[in-house]
Amino acid sequence: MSSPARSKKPASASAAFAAARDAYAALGVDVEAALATLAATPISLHCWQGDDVGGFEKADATLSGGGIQATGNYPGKARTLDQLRQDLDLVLKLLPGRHRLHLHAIYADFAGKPVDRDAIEPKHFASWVDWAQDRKLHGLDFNPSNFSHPKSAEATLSHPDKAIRDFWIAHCAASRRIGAHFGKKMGTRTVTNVWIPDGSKDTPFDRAAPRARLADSLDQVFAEKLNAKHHLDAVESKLFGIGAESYTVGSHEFYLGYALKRGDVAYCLDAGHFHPTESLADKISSVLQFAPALLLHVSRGVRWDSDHVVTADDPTRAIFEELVRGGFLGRTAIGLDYFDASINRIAAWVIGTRAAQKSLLSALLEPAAQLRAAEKSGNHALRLALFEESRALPLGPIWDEFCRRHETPAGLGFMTEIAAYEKTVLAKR
Ligand code: RNT
Ligand code: ZN
Repeated sequence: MSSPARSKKPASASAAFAAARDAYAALGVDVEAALATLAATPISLHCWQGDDVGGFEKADATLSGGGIQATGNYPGKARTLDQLRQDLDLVLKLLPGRHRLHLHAIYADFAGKPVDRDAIEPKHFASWVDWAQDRKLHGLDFNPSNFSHPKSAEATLSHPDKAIRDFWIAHCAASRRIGAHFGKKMGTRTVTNVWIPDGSKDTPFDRAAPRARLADSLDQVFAEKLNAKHHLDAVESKLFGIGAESYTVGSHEFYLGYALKRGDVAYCLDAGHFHPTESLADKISSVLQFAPALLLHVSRGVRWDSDHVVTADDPTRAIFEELVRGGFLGRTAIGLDYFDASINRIAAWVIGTRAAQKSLLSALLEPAAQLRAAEKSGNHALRLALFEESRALPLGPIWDEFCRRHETPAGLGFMTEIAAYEKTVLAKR
């Protein structure tokens, strides 16, 4: 594909970058160190932005149930694995740095021989591993898909019927094996994240029994010991979903307790899964006091939707600030989780990922030493002044320079490429 923005790439850093670097240096910030950390921090892209969480188990598969919804009907949705990969190729090209992909089980490549979810195996994802290796991705992550299935209509791992629970236990256990296989093949640790939609629309009488069943099911899911070098388990909580407004079996307290009890399971915080007045950022340093690792689902909750395209808004920046300030980047896997079908899906992917990276960059560029010193000496006016001063520092030229070094369009250049692709590829689907 032609790359107009790339061919116009300036050969050296701009004067604006040099001035910006000096402005940060005046506050004691090492821009080069920030850029090195940013380059070394992969983001796990969510494969499901390209097809509205439908998957390819069968033709025209669509997301159903589970309290999540992709709204909108923008033309050009990926309808086959090949189309999804073609779209991802463009996304990767428009992102600076080396990234990961997290797959859902419903994105298996059955090559005409489908199996049910309890029988999926690494071989069903072989073409993804080939693709990821070919693209030199940083790694692959995985998610069992406990939704959009006849057996998930009421509940999954917490279902009162043992046969249904066993089906989902088998699915999640099979998913872990696939995750471990990815980790081994890719040479970096795969995170396999369990999220289930179990809950109820109206007030239940018995809140305890489903949770007891879920805990027991999880024990069975995690019974097989996998090599921790290649694989990390995670569990994801939620407050409520559409159609599950009154009760969610896998709540925050439930999974936090579960992950801490086990000690070898990471806890997943999804930015859209809490009450809007709660701060996800504030939870990070609490969780990591005790949990071995954290998985983030970077997302943007808007009222009752937990999955708007990520922007570099204050709550998102605050999340990354916490990771940097606490020295938590090494113990955190960063994944994206949103789906917007109302705008060009590739633009949604790219804008959201770049926003997450930009939020990380802005966190890495905080005048941390001066802020720490001001706080330590009790000079809270200076701390406030530094916060305000850093808001107005020139982030843009630093970001543009990062893009330039990674041969990725700076500024709005990526939108030109997406518009061209929409015309030549998406419009013809
Ligand atoms: C749902 C969870 C979950 C899903 C994806 C598709 O509320 O956030 O992570 O969005 O697994
Ligand atoms: Zn999530």
